[in-house]
Amino acid sequence: MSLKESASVTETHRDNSDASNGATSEEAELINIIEKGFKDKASAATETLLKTHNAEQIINGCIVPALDNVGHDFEKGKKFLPQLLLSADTVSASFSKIKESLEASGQKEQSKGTIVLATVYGDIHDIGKNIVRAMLENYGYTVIDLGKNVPVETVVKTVIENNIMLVGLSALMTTTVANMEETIKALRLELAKISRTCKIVVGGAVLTADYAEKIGADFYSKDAMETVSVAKRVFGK
Ligand code: B12
Repeated sequence: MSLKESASVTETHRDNSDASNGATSEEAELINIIEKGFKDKASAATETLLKTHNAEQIINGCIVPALDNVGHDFEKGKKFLPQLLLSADTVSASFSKIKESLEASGQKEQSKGTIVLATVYGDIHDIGKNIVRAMLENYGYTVIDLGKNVPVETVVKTVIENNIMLVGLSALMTTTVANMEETIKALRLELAKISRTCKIVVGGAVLTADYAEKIGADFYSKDAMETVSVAKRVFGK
């Protein structure tokens, strides 16, 4: 299956015309707030949900389906870039509350290992990567977050300088997965020159396990929790 095909399969799979279908009224409230981009109301609605839901339930049950719907409306020409931006800002407000609660619940222990995260060059989507970062940190890993739109050389340099064993790369667009492949190739090549290796885990809505294998990644994670499992395998703890 070509990447274009796999991307459209993912989109179809994620297409859910009513993201609040089967949701409780509190969940439906946050979904509606994100879809409409009511940034000011996001923190309070998230705080209410945090009384009965954990971070993962809010992320997978409200944030991801709401953004999927927004993306679908954008694709169909029913929503435009400013609305997409408003929804993304609303998610950031909601996610700060979730992060606060994760930080409050996480035990301070010795780091289990250091992971480099980056959204690949050309891609400015970072909501998913930030969720992955928060989960990894919550499970005791140290994260060097290089941000979004990260040049290949920056990833390679950081991995070499910090003796990194696990790198996580994110790409959200069919056009930027090519840069993910470039980054993987450069990492393999430059590390081989100094007789070193590292494991690479990739994620992002357009990716599939098959495609991840094709571009030379060691692991594919469909969400943040799977990334934690990958880290456990790589670091053995
Ligand atoms: C929000 C959003 C934006 C925001 C991004 C804000 C931000 N700070 O991230 C803004 C408005 C800036 C934006 C801009 C654009 N966007 Co946009 N955007 C979206 C939208 C609606 C949601 C993405 C999202 O955050 N999803 C929620 C998160 C939680 O999901 P996720 O990223 O997949 O992450 C999870 C997993 O994939 C995984 N994961 C993610 N990263 C990683 C990393 C690792 C290491 C691992 C292991 C796992 C992992 O774990 C995460 C948590 O569970 C999507 C539609 C969609 N349904 O995906 C379109 C979408 C990605 N955008 C799209 C487009 C076209 C654009 C623009 C080009 C629009 C334009 N004309 O300018 C620009 C791109 C500019 C650029 N150069 O990057 C298209 C891409 C089409 C394609 N197939 O290539 C989409 C699919 C919309 C659509 N249906 O047309 N966008």
